Amino acid sequence: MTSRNDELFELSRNYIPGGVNSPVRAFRSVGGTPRFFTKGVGSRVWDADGKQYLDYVGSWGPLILGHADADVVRAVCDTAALGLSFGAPTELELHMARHLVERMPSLEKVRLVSSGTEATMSAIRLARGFTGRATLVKFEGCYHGHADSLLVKAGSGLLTFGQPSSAGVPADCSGHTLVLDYNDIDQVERLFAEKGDEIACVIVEPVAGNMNLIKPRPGFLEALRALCTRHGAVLIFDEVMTGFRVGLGGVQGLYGIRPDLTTLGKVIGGGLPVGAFGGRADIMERLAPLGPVYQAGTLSGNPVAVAAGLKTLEKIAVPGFFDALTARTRRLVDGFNAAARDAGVLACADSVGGMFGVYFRATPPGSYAEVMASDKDAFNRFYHRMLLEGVYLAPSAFEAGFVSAAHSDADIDATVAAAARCLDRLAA
Ligand code: KE4
Repeated sequence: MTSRNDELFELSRNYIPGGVNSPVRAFRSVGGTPRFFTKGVGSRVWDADGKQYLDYVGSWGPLILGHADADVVRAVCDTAALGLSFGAPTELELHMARHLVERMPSLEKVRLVSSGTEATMSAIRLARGFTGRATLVKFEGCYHGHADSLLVKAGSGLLTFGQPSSAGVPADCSGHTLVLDYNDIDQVERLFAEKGDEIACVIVEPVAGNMNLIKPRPGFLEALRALCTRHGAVLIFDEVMTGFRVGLGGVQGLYGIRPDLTTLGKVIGGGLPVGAFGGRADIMERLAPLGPVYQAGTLSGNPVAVAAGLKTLEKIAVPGFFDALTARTRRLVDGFNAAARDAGVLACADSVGGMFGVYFRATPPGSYAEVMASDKDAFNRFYHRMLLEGVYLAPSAFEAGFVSAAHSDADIDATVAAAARCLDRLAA
């Protein structure tokens, strides 16, 4: 019987490059046909063939409350009924800005945009305008969206395609971007010793999620902070994925490190398009209309999108929310690790807050090179077996996974049981 997913994918490719509106969705890394989803409720999604899955992608992180949260949907409908967009200030975006500033002490001022890419692109331009310098430092395997200067050995989609940089980016765009190895403090110290006074900013995923989940080594983030302070460079924490995902205060709250600028997205939109960048007031006030750094957006602060994000942020701010989410994610990871041990398969898992990584290697990776050395083929075989079991993971060995408040202990235990069956078959 022909799958409706196959039919839709075939049709989509007539109109959309690769049949998708974002490359990683195309299943090119894992092979096979992407699932066209028709409905999502709580921890579950349904594809065009009517098959149900436990969802651990959650739209790549935003859906921390699960799909179609009733309160979020109601906030969206009520707001939309009063007008979809004005291109003018609204009280709602003021409430969002205040909420972000109150939750993240490093955000003295914040500006809303419509995606994580816009947030990081704007933060980098702002850092360059503030310092008068051009050099941007990033880390291999980290992905910060698809602005030209960042598509230099990016992670995530590009890493999945195995293309270390993107065509169409002129050399003089990426020529100011230096790419170091994540977690390599010596490299950063050497670079700053050589070029410290040329560096406008360092942008980093403080917990990496775009080359699978990688935690910062002890001292790595602290070293970035100290070096940027010493040399007058702007430290940008890209918390588009980790902000309000690993904890209410993001990674900066977990580690007690104050970046100069922070970029946000995903959870703060609750599934609708919202991004943000913010930080030190003396830097943010260089932005137009106050200062010379230009940045703009037709739908920036869109009230309907902000309504989804604000309701989400309000609901996750309740006491115990992140303790429960972290514990449930840990239950999944511990269950997977036990199943891999029992099956005798070289695989493991790890987590931070509500995000997790699954690795086909003996121990969690601490670098891009270690991720790249993991058994991608084993992951891909595991991936398709989990799909058959009704579990939807990110379609790439180089992506993190996400648990929502809608995932019950029974969902987690059913996922672990499915993983155990899949790992047993891998071992056979
Ligand atoms: P968006 O422009 O996709 O909203 O955000 C870009 C971005 C910036 N910074 C970080 C740390 C990110 O993780 C992202 C986007 N993440 C990917 C998932 N690996 C989005 C999925 C996709 O590209 O389709």
